[in-house]
Amino acid sequence: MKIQRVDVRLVMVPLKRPPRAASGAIPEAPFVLIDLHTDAGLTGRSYVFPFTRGMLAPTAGCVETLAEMIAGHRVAPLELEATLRARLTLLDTPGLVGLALAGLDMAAWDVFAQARDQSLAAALGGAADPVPAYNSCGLWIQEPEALGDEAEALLAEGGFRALKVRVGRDDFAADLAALRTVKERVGDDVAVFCDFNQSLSQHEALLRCRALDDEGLGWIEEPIRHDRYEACAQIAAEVETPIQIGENLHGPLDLQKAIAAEAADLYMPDVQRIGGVTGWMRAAALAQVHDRPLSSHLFPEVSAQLLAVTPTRHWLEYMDWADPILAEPLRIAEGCAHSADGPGNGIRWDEDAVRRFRV
Ligand code: SMN
Ligand code: MG
Repeated sequence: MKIQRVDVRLVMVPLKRPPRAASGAIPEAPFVLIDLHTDAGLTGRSYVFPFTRGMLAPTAGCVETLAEMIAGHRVAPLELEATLRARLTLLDTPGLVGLALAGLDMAAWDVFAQARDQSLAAALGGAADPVPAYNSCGLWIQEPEALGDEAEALLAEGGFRALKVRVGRDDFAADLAALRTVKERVGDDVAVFCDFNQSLSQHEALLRCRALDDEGLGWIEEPIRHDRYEACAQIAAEVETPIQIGENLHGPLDLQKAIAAEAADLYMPDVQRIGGVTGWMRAAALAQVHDRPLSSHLFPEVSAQLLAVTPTRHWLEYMDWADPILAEPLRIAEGCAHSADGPGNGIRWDEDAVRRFRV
């Protein structure tokens, strides 16, 4: 089976609860849709998320340029990854080029699994069993009083037993009010995480995170800039609540460096930054040998299949952002993500919706 052609389409998808984090807002979700067509008549699909509308076209350009480098190659995802990395050695692959590489890698693994009539998880040697998920589709930076009702609504969307609250307001008292409002409403049986989105100075992070130790949180995410591993390590050492980082790791080597620096207790790679399915599996191997729990970031459809084959799997971050363009959105029941039964990664487009949201 060989790659015949790669089609790239751009969409802007409206969001039910538009994200407002301490370090930026996302009014609508921009997605680059990738269709990797093969000479066997099968099509591999994936999407990448370049965060802003303005980055759609440059990201699509990267995908198209990389796709030209692998046109006509056989669909052997590890070979494709090696070919692309070799061709990109002088440029290197963080940033949009990395997103493009990961998107093509995910699409290649999708069609690889379809050709074997297996789910992605099965093609990787496991099974697409349900994985525990937290509902991350809300609790953005807003008036603390509004968060109780929203937390309850989020739990009800799929029998969820875990939520994440965004923090990092100028006024820490307002962050505390937000967390306490949610904790009081959902009770002790629901895990509550919080995410500072890299917004604090080292000094402020130490003060705030120590103060949060009494709040019963499951983790504190990205208190400071993601790649200051030594500084992250100081926070992780001084704070009892587990520190979570990882959505900004660019490839498995970043995870290795973070683990070596003891930067965090928990890690949550993002499949489009860690290097697609190939990068994820290498990160999962590192997490296993170093005994570090691994959660996911965004991309719940592919991540659910990957967590199902991750030995130290922890939590799936559930986001419904791509649901409006998917023929069969990821199913959530009893707080777990249930991957589609069919072959591949489960991503198929609702073509009418794609037409509607296309830019
Ligand atoms: C996040 C993700 C995407 C956009 C804004 C914020 C956040 C998370 O860091 O972990 O969900
Ligand atoms: Mg985060």
